[in-house]
Amino acid sequence: MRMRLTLPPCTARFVLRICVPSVPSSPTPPEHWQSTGFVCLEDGCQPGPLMCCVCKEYGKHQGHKHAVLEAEANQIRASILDMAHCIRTFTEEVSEYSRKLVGIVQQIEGGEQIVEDSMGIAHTEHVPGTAESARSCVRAYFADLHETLCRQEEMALSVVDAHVRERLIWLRQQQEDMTILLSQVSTACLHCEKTLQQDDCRVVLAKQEINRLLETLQKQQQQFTELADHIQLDAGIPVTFTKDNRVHIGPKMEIRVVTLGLDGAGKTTILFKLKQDEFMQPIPTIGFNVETVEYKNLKFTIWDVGGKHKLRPLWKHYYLNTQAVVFVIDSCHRDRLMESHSELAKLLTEKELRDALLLIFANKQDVPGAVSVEEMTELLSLHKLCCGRSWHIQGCDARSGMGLHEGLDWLSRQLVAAGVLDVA
Ligand code: G3D
Ligand code: MG
Repeated sequence: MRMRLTLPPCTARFVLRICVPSVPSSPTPPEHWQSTGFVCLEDGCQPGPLMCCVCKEYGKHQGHKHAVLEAEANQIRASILDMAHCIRTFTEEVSEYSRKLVGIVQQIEGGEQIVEDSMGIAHTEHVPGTAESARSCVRAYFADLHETLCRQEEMALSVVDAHVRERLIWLRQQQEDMTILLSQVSTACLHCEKTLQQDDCRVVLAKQEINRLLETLQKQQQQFTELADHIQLDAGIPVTFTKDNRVHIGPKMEIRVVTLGLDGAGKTTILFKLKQDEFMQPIPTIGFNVETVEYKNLKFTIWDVGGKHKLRPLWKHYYLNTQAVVFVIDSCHRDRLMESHSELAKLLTEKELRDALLLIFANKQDVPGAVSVEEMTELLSLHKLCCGRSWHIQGCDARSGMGLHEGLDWLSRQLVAAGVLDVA
């Protein structure tokens, strides 16, 4: 395959500015140059160094250092030859650089090349330059992003549609129930009115039936009042978005959080504190505790998984769909810090937790001598370990609750992309 590149006109030119001295014109030797035998070497005589014996110029150079003309000329010739060699090398270097410039411009801009096919027929083919490749790369990135956004939009809309569908079904069911109730009430009213107009004997005979009817009506009214107290008739559809563009409908956004850490770090105490806001004597967690904790506009489903050595292989069963990991470390147990470090390092390699947020609670800060947040960050090399993911370390004391809400606040800021929007 023969290849010839045709360059498009150069758009960007790099100008190498070099000062080249102007070439001097050759001096004319004096008329009596044939009689010159020596050359004066004195600096002051350099404009006219030739020493002519005939015209007594020799006297002008009396006492000056001099050299034989032929030897001096030969020396100058040698240095000119040396210089010519240098100039040739310099020229080659400049030419090579120019060729490279042409090549780079060509590679950036691309062009046409002539190729021969299997039949030997030549035709031109477009060769994309790096500029075009960079543009294609940007286009591909945004096309991918666009596709992801479209998919996420579809999913979010289907969540809204499902919510609206279910809500409308429920509302229509309610409408039907109310229609039936209204007709039952009006039938009862009619019956009462009819009884009122009847003679005394019939009224007395209808007493039991009327009492039953009134009792039923009272029960229905009571049920209705209870229902009306519990149900808020509101057309609003509160929509919340997570940072990964998922949509949540309802006043609270549900988040799946798994709490991990070594045994005794304080996971259960944290969960109890968040849940009941009161300290309870925790018993060692054998399997798991699961609780729902509501905080601001978030509803956390927190799985507190036992941290004893034998239970750790079970942790992975709780990873699926986990949006955040809360890793609890006992800050006053310095000799177990490296064990925590290695468990955390293992967690961070889990594929299912790749996108999960990581909140590290440096617990038991109330204990004198506890490792501070700064020291813990340093000792566990957290910046290196958690590089490339959303993470935060929060000092806390699970017994008093100090620092726990700050940690949840961080999670909420990371998860919620936009505030709760009310679609009226
Ligand atoms: P775990 O669920 O991670 O295994 P626990 O840990 O919640 O069971 O807590 C283990 C012990 O640490 C408990 O003490 C608990 O009271 C204590 N603890 C938890 N958090 C704190 C804290 O912030 N400060 C202090 N001082 N102690 C804490 P016991 O004595 O029951 O083992
Ligand atoms: Mg526990």
